[in-house]
Amino acid sequence: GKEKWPRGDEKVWKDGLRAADDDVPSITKSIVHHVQTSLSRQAYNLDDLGAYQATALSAKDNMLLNWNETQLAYTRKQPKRAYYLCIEYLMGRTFDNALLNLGLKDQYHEGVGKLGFNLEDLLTQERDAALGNGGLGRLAACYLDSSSSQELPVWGYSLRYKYGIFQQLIAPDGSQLEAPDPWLEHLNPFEIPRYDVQYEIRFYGQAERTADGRAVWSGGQEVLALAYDVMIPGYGTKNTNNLRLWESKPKRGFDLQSFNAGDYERAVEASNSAEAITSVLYPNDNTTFGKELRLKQQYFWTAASLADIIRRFKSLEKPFSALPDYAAIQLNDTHPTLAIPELMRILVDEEEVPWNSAWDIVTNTFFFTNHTVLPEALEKWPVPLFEHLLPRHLQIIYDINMTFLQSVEKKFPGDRERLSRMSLIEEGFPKQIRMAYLAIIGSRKVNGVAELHSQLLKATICKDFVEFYGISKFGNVTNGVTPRRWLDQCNPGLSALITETLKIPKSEWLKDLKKLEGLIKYADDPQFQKKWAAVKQTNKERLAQYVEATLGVKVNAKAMFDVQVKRLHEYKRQTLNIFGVIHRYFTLKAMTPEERKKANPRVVFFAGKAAPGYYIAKLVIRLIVNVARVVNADPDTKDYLEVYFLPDYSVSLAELLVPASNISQHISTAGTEASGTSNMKFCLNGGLLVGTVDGANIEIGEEIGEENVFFFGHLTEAVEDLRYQHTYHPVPIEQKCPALAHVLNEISAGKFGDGQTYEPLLNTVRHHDHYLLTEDFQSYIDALKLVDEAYLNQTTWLKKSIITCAKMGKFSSDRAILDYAEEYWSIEPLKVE
Ligand code: NBG
Repeated sequence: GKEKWPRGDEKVWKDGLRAADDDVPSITKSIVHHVQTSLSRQAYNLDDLGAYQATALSAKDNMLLNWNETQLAYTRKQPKRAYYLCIEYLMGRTFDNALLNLGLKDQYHEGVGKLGFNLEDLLTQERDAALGNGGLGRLAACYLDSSSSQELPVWGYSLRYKYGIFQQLIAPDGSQLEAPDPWLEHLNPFEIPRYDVQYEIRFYGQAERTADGRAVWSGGQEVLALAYDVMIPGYGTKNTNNLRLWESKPKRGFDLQSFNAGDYERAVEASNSAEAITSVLYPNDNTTFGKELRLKQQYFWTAASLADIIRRFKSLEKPFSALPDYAAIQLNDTHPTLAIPELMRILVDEEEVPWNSAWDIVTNTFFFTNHTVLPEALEKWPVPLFEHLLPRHLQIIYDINMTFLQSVEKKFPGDRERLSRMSLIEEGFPKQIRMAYLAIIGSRKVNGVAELHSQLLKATICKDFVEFYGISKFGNVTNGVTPRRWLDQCNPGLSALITETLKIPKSEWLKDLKKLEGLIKYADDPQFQKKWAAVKQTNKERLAQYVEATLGVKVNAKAMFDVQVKRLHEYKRQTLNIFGVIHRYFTLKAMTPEERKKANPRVVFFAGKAAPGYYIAKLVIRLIVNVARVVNADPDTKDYLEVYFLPDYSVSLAELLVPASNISQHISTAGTEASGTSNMKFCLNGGLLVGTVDGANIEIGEEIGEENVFFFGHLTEAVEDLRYQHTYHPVPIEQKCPALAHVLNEISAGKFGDGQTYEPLLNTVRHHDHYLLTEDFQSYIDALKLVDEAYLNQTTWLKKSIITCAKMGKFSSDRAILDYAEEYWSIEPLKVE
């Protein structure tokens, strides 16, 4: 029989639930309470950091009540839930977002003021939770916000890295230096350790096959996974979902035998090796690394998450065949693909479900999203390494592969090439496991992240699988971004103007972003345009202040702000931008002072991190910094061109940059950027887009009208042929693109510091030119010229800016998450009353 709940008097329990209320007196009371109890400090020695912590703890009390009620509602009503497995969550700061979502920002502002502090100062005390590299991790964070806001039962699972993405410093010679990011060195008010939720995770050891395809896995190393919960408050709703992060711990703190034998060092070794698993985020974006510790992270995280999901499911006392009715598990990229053999292992070895039934359950539970077609990002694991770490999982993968290839053989008899193309095991020395293929065959549905990318997937990586399964297994969900953080929070001025203009409550358009279309009818209105321009100007000045505070230079905030911020990657072509800047610099230099006066003043901002081992990407940073030095110091051009590299790009820095751009650049070689999401953020804030016909740029163009976007460059269809030409019929760069050749020669000649340094980078363009800079440079320069001309007419520019924002409704992550909920996971909203 079930235990009675609650024990004791229910009324006493219910009354006890009330913590901080949402009125100012009770807010100040709860802050003071936290200062004195949780922090054990006093009013007389409280600094901003302490005040932030106490205030955050008080807001957390509010979130906790909602969180508890949400989890209770899920437990009672037992809806089907979705679990979003992503190895990165780039959350940024939590506090401001939480106050806005709870609708308590004004009250907290007042309350904190009464205690003698300024809320805005306290907000900047919080360190970013930077548990991600770039778009993939930030997308996961936006999706959590949307799932709570849309009242969908979704939990995230990931790792609690002790160190997030490295801190980027710029050395005196302009190159990137990396420092650790000890984001947990102060109290993190927004996480809850769950000492009652721990699982044992095994590595290495032996797998002995027994009967009926089963096996016993034993020996090796066992470590503990400890849960930390992070609350995800929805906007304008009580619904508060959960992000569960796993921390690794030694199963036994000490190896007692070694300890007794006097070998203290050996005794701590085991504990170090357990703790190493969740110690650091791998700093690679869109590339794989092939390190054993990375595979360990992946298994540790997926095994702990599945143990948790299965424990929850088992408490429902249903047969395992019902698992797909209660759980949808989203594999976000291939990093969590081990969940597929792990669920097979649990079902077959531990729960004694017959193999075929287990496979049915698995293939109805998982969903897989691919986030890139770049070959260097396709995960493959060497069989020997894999077998050593996860012997039982290798057996399971071999068994899955055998059954799968038999069914391929049946459908395409005698097609041996097809079998070797589709096998989960790639032949070679060593053999490798193709993780994407395992994810495809183990999932119910597969999708890409923008229309073009999903098309390319079906034509390349998934081609054989489309022929085998049929087209309906493969879909598209175009990415989205949360308008709460990426408009309301980062651009309060614009948010207020929109609300005032639409004459509806903010909560209405923020939850139904298509409502922004109501702005179109004001696009030509001079009064409205004036206000629109004023908001942008304020945001530019706010950014200029930040630049002055961090770099110590004064930026001309009257000039056009031109922004490219994203990970440094050859395919993203920051090179095209910096070469374009140099070209502009030479053009300005060649003008007379009179001619220059007609030029459109421009400030170009770059920011982004390079993977520590990515040599060429790091050279690009060095070049940008040194070009900036030369250009910014030149009195002839100073009024017309400034260039800045802002160090240590982060979510919080993006929140300053995104609202301040007049144009932003998204200029990847066609067919390489799966979607892009910052393009959406800039446009949502009324910045215009300069871009290639790639990823979600295309759909942005479709929504807002091509006349409002500055497209340039070759199309995806042309890329393959052009690369072929470059390889087999190369034309010298002087002939192909003299303007670019001139730029490269000047860099070589030492115009921006020792030319020799940059040779390896310049050679990637001179020879082979895989990313086709020589093919796109001229049309890029032409597009920027059009931008200059358009900017000179502020009336038509502002109209474009307003229409751009007004038509961005499609790109809300609410639309995307609802699409996943309906078309993929089959889950429904459950409103917490
Ligand atoms: C990235 C793509 C971006 C895309 C994000 C989110 C990976 C593997 N892929 O174009 O490069 O916007 O995923 O989908 O990080």
